[in-house]
Amino acid sequence: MPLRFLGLELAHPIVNGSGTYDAIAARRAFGDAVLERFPFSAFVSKTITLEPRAGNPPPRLYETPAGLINSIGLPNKGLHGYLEHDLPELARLPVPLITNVMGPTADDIAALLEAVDARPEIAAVELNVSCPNVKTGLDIGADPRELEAVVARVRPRTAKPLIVKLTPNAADPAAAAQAAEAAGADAVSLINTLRAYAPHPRIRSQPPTAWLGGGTGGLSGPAVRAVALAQVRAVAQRVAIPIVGMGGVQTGRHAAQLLDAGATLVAVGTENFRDPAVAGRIRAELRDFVRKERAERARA
Ligand code: RRO
Repeated sequence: MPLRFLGLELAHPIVNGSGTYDAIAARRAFGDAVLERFPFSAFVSKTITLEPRAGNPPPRLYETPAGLINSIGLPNKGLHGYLEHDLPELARLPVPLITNVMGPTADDIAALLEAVDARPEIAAVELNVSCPNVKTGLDIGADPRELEAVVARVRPRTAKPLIVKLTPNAADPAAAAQAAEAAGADAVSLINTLRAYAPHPRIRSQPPTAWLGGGTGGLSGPAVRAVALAQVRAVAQRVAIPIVGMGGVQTGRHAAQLLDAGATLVAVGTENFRDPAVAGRIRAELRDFVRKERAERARA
């Protein structure tokens, strides 16, 4: 199922969700077999910021009946650590590299895009807009007007394709997608995690005691699949740029449903934690599913 996406030739439509697959650790653990049978058609890095960050105090994860709440808090080596230590390793992957960046101000984001633009190993940039604005405290991506202003300011800083990773924690994600498109985004990706809270399972108190060290977190996994389908469908009706759809994908059928809703690519996220090789199975199921449907249509 080869396809073109933002000028890139991809072998199939399955990629990873940012921060859900550590390709460097996978290669260390499983050796070059990971490169030979790499499960994704493009690789999306974990989000990087301008300066290094330690991330949130533990606990960082909480399992719910049908999903996972994370409060990782963006631990990363910072731009220079990423370029020096991670990029040489990620450049050895057999697929195009998409670097995910985030910043609390347009200036931070502009600096990140400029640095990324200078590196030929990077095929495209994904801008994570689930970041609180330093002045307002609101996520940059939650307000279409602010999102449009920020994307318009940073867009000229890179000639590489720019994907805006939308937040689902917005009144109207389709309006945010339209704003990103108007400001020059080449694609949008969605959904990021839904804001969620896990009370401490043993300590009942007033005010309530949070389980997660970061207080609140983001919910992902099967629990959010129907939300992802609704948001991808709504966004597809409002923008002409391609969509990377994700949220609770566990099977080829789930991937097909996101493609039907209007996505061009489908990202596998939380399921990678259960089985780092799962994307290979999802891709094979999707291929069989599409073939079977074509054959049935040809017979009809
Ligand atoms: O690092 C995180 O806690 C995190 C990020 Br940056 C994000 O975009 N989405 C998420 O669920 N967790």
